[in-house]
Amino acid sequence: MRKKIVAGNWKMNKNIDETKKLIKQIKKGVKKKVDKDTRVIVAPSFVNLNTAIKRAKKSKIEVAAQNMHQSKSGAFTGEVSAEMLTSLGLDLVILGHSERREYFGETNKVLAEKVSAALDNKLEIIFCFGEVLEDRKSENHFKIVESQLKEGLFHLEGKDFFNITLAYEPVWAIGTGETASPEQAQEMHAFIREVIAKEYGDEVAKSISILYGGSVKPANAKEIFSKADVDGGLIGGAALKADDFVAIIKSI
Ligand code: G2H
Repeated sequence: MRKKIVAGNWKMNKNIDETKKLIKQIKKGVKKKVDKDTRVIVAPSFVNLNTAIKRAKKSKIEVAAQNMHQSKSGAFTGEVSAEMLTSLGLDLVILGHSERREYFGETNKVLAEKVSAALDNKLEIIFCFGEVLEDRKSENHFKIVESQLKEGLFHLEGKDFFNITLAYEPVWAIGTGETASPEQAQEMHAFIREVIAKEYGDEVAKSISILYGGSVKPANAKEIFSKADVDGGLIGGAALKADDFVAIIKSI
């Protein structure tokens, strides 16, 4: 179901003590004045997931992993399977983040496999995608986003989309301080919904949450979130400080 969502992608930040502290602060911050229907998600590193799950218990905060491997098990040194995540009591995973695509060679094809493996294990997915600067400059951004969606997700059935949240993250706006304008975000989010509608129909398109990610901060969150097709945000840098993250959650 389409929901308001604010998710914090902690990337490779926060040790175990810092994880405990940040969860505690966010918990306190979201106790008041946060719409009960708004979902609040944090994605710490693998090693801190267990701690985060325990600390977030009986609170509004849900915990997600930042990645997983597509195979069930085997000789994949350093990797983590979907089943390992669910065995922790986790039910959410981020897939396709641009840093995974760029630094770890994750292609649309690999991501399609990860998506299937996650769904087979009943994990809900936050699926990230977005164009790089050259694509935008050459006005290929719609084409690129469409192919990321098609190649990463269109092997699925319509019902699978009820377990998927999309996160549009223009790569040129990630951690750069540069944000897509609220109009640029809205334009792309509307396009994304249209692409989904063409393939899977209006019901699926209308019910999917589409988050914006890329240098969202307290100062720009409200305007971005006010756009009709923006259902929330995937927050990086600003999710590492409880005050900023909570302020962003309250802007929705
Ligand atoms: C995009 C975002 C979180 P930041 O990567 O996924 O990070 O808000 O730091 O641009």
